[in-house]
Amino acid sequence: MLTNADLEQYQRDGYLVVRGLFSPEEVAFYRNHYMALRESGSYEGDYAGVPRILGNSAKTGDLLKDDEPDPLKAYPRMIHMHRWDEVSRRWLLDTRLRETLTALLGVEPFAVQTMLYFKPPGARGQAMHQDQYYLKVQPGTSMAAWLALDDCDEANGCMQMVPGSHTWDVLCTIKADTTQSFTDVTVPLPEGAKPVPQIMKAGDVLFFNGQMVHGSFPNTTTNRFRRSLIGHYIVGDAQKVAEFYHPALRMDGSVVELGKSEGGGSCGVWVERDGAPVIEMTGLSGARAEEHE
Ligand SMILES: O=C(O)CCC(=O)C(=O)O
Repeated sequence: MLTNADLEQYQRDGYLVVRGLFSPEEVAFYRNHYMALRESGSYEGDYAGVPRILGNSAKTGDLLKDDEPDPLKAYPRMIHMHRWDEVSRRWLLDTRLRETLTALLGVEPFAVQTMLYFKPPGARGQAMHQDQYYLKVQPGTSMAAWLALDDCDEANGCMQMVPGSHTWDVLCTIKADTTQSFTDVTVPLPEGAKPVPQIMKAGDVLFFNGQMVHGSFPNTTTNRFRRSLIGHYIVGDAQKVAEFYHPALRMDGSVVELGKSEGGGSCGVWVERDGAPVIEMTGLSGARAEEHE
């Protein structure tokens, strides 16, 4: 049950952590389940990230790749497990998530995606981004439910949120530092906007709006995973979403027919107006949903 203070915080910041929404026993079950799946095979959409580029060779100008073993190769992120794994499907449609999402959105959502990040010791994070850049929900936006399967802090690469960025338009992306991020695009932040680390216990769920700028830094520990189970939802009055997220499900599990948003679309760049940074929608986004990695 959310309080008025929870709802106010969500409206103000664009995100909310609900503590202990899943019990220690449930979280232990999910950890074991996904580790067993990971160890027993590979699945469509597994993704270990872009190569780590260190820069350009001073001699030849060629890109220099980091040849150190990458921990993500052994633990690639899994995607859309709910399409073939009943445990994931049940979690995505869980009553506690449905009730919280409905309270935050004001309307019951449609479910469109699951993802499992293993983030083993030494793994890169994911550069700051906005989910709506990929999902292209029309009208409205998306919402994520991010369940911590391990305790998360700055050392093992907890989530980082830029409070208030849910009011921003979709920004055009720039290149990310692939020594720190397993994806290669990010968004520029105006002066004064800073990511805030989200310290969470296993079982806590972070809910956040699709315009929200968020991401995570590398796991710098030598012995702690930072696993998370993520559901992506879209507002229940949306008419279109990018093709990659079809079929969308009602929260009772039935399929809802939605249109497919086109690739591309407009995106914004920061400009200064009257001494303050504002977003001007002058760019064209080339994002493909499959790049939401
Ligand atoms: O878990 C992470 O490190 C990043 C997850 C994320 O950015 C997302 O689900 O959109």
